Amino acid sequence: MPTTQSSESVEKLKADATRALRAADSAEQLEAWRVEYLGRKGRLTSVLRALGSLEIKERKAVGAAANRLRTELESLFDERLLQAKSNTAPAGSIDITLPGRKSGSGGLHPSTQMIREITQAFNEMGFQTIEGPEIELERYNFDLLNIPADHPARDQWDTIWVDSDSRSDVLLRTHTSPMQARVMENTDPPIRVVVPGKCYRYESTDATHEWHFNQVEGLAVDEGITFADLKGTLYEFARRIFGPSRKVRFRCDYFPFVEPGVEMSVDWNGEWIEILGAGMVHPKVLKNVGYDSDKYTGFAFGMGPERISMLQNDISDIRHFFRNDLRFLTQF
Ligand code: FA5
Repeated sequence: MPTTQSSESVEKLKADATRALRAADSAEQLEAWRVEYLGRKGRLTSVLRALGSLEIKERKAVGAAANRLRTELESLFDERLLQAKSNTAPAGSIDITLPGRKSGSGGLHPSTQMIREITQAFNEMGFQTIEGPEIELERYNFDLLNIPADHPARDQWDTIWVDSDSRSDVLLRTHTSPMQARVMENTDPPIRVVVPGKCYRYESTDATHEWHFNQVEGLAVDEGITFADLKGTLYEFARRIFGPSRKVRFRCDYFPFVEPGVEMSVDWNGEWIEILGAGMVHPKVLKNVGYDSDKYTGFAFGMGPERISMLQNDISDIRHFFRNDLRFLTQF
């Protein structure tokens, strides 16, 4: 039980301080309270300063009580300050006469917008949009597409393999072409599909190469499909995306799953820019999925929507697409 003059004053101090703290409810009042009780010249500091004049026994008891009180008051003060900040908006901080502001709304990623534009162009030509797995099996990404394990063409697709204890044939698809095999395996002709989706390659990046990017695959298989159908479809696609006067060029290219193979470029300010690879589906691929290659023929193509968006929107570096910089993304 406190009996001395000084320890009574710690008790009184506690009572005064807690009562005053309860009454203070603005940041200004709380600051005034802090100065009065906990400040350098405050009442608690005075008690602590006066300890030197006390008997040793009393000094210990009063010192301990005063330090306990300091800790207690400091934490009560922090609590009240938090409460005051959340309860009271400082006078004048809300002007209810200000006009309302529109809240920001999200938008579609530029790659998604481009993919939709491309797939819509093909949808209108009778192609159906489907999607497939990004984690693929070697069988679909390579083997069924006429790219056996020892084929040098595998080097064209620097592959990211998925580590697995149980199997060694799992990879991140390097292109959307595995969906050619998946669709044909499960569907009888006629087939007309486009397949948008993410691809991954173990390659260094530069202004026109990303290690992950989108592709849109196309596949048409039926009786009597010819190279003229391939050219007509892709010309029509270019007309819809780039306008009627854009020049388009086809040149020979090599892909193991088509024969003949081509690349298509568009004229961009006097320069030919390659936008896709294409060709007539290789008879071996048709046979691999169980089709009669004497009866059916088809064409396939694969294009990069980011590359096409770069042309359309004058974007100088493909890496902008995946940096998540709102200054870039909100321009679309
Ligand atoms: C292929 O991936 C073939 N599967 C395309 C194909 C499909 C050919 C069907 C024949 C029949 P290629 O690696 O060239 O081909 O890629 C096709 C398109 O994807 C390119 O024209 C380009 O637009 C885009 N592309 C390829 N690599 C990258 C990359 N690293 N970064 C961004 N876009 C890329």
